[in-house]
Amino acid sequence: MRSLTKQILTGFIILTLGVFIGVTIKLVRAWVEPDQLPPGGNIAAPLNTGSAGQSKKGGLTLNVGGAQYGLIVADGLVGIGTTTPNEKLTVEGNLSLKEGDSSPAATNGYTKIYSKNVDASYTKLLLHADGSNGSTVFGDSSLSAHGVTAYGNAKISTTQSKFGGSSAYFDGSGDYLGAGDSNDWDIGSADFTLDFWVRPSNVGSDKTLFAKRSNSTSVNYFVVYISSGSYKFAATSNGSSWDIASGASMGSANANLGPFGSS
Ligand SMILES: [Ca+2]
Ligand SMILES: [Ca+2]
Repeated sequence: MRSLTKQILTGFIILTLGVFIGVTIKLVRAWVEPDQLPPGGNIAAPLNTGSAGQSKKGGLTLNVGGAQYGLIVADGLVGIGTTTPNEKLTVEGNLSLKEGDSSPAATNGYTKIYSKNVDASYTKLLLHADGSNGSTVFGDSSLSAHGVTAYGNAKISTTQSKFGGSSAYFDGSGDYLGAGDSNDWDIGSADFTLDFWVRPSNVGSDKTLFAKRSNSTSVNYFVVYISSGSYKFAATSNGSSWDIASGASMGSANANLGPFGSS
């Protein structure tokens, strides 16, 4: 009987030692999170409070409980479509904003970005004048995609630009861009907008900025021009006299300064 007890005790000690050695070996190895979902519908390893970064192959949906703050990034930079953001928020790709019900009220110290839906079909000509320095290729980015031809010495210049790193340069003598006739140029009686930035070298002599005109008459259908230091507008309904508007002032023009906009 004593001999049997001794045998059982010896066996237990060996078993304990085995378990102990096994546990010790497991403890000294670095813990590696599983890369497979647990079986039986169990929940995968959660995000934890450790300082090491964590990544997850699947998507992540937050705040299904409706907490006041859905996501706080306390520090660092956030990237979407990039792993090397260089601003507080860097988006590599397009940003789609749904139009709000109304313009948001200003918050002191913050600039607000909000969307205003514009029907692109209303834009009939859109000249970004973007391209390489000296290029004479001007594309129309509106849905109409009008063919645009550079005349004289009109060209792309990277010396000055407001958007996109380049603009259209005209030396003041015989340079212009032209597009063929189209129903798009019939403004009609509804509201319309002509909008562009211009940087005139001088505002003393008359200079046409934008016009619809016939090849056979000096009276344009409409024209926006600089004259004696002002932006002006003229329009005709009959092609022979400025019966709609004749040099209506649209504000003072300053050399080398923009912007110009009219509506
Ligand atoms: Ca441009
Ligand atoms: Ca010229």
